[in-house]
Amino acid sequence: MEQLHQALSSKSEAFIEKENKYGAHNYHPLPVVLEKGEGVYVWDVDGKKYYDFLSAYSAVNQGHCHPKIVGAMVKQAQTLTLTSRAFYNDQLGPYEEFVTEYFGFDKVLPMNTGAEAVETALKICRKWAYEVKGIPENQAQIIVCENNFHGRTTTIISFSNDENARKSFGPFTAGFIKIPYDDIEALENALKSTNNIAGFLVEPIQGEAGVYVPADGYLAKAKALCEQYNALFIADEVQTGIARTGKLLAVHHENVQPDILILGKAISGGVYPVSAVLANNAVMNVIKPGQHGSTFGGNPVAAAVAIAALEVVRDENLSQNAAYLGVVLRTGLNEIASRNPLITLVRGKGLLNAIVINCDENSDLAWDICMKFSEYGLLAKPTHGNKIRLAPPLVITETQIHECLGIIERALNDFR
Ligand code: IF1
Repeated sequence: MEQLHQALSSKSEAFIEKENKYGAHNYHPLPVVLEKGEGVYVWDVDGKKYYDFLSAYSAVNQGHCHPKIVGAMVKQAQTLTLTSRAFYNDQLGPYEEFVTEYFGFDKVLPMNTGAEAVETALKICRKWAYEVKGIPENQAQIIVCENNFHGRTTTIISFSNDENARKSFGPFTAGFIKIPYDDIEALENALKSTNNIAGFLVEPIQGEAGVYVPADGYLAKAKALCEQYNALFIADEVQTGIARTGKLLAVHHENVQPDILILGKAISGGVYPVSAVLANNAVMNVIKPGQHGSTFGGNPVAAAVAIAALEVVRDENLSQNAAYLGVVLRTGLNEIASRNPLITLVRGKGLLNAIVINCDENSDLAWDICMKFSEYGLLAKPTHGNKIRLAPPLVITETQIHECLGIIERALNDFR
């Protein structure tokens, strides 16, 4: 690959070699080997410090190794880690009460990863469609959007249109109708095309597609249409949720309460795999004993960690910070763009942002720019070739944002 390579220390090289040799090659990481994190910073094995502008794909909204979250994990890990759901435990009930009140739903179904939570939501939606809405068995259709990203399971990639994510993994799961994102007319046409629509699964902002923010009003109109056609509005807030976009949920920007809410990533502050599906009784009660579950879902460590992580979001006003600093960041990026034609577009909401680089999707330029960012002490990763996601932990300060804007401009100027 014709990509820019920075001189690597022999220590870093040794770790990278091991991953190359012994690990499946399902990723193409930036050549940086990290060993420590604290707040907005991470350090590599040579002691070099970086701003983390990926935040583990928005899992580390509360900052790396938040002491309150890590403390809750350590305490619970020393007491009771796993019981399975064959028995009750003293952490799960209090967590379920806490998380349902926090997001305003009757019930939660706890899982571990984002993809599992999406699968769970799809299963609940289909079951509701057959048992409550009355769709004939095996006829339920779920509407999804083009260029979606919802995870890596076989069912989820069945309705992806990323050929790289799909190729040679078939046969696929049937029952999905794909429509263009941010196209309310297409949604209405799909909803009225058949009586068998069970629900509409949507990302409030498409992350993997390069932080694509839909038009104002799209989500509210989509929710209203779902109500009109008696279909469930399912929001995948795995990446956009938990204060990232400047509100607790991205759907809150349009005062929408989804019928099914999918959460992952930052619900644990990135210290432990925790995911959740929330819904009201009319929907969630379709699930009966034995019909769905997970060995680790709802384990005591996950429950303790998630409460602490959500308390941090509230106590440290992370939604407000993300909203305010998002404006500061985008203003600064637009100023840089006015001086440097390498940036063709700045977009995002709160602290979920991307810049579009003036090159085509097959160019290595965005990668090379990220290598420069890294050299100057900021970590970010290109997505879809020519876009760079900029999503620091939400505990970042205004002074730090300005310092990062300086790094970004300095790096971009090296490419003029
Ligand atoms: C990878 C992207 C981010 C997600 C939404 C469900 C999941 C994700 C909206 C599944 C996961 C991750 C997975 C990660 C890359 C990453 C990603 F670039 F692919 F889109 F965040 F931007 N719904 N997104 O974004 O959650 O099962 O991974 O816990 O390496 O695949 P998971």
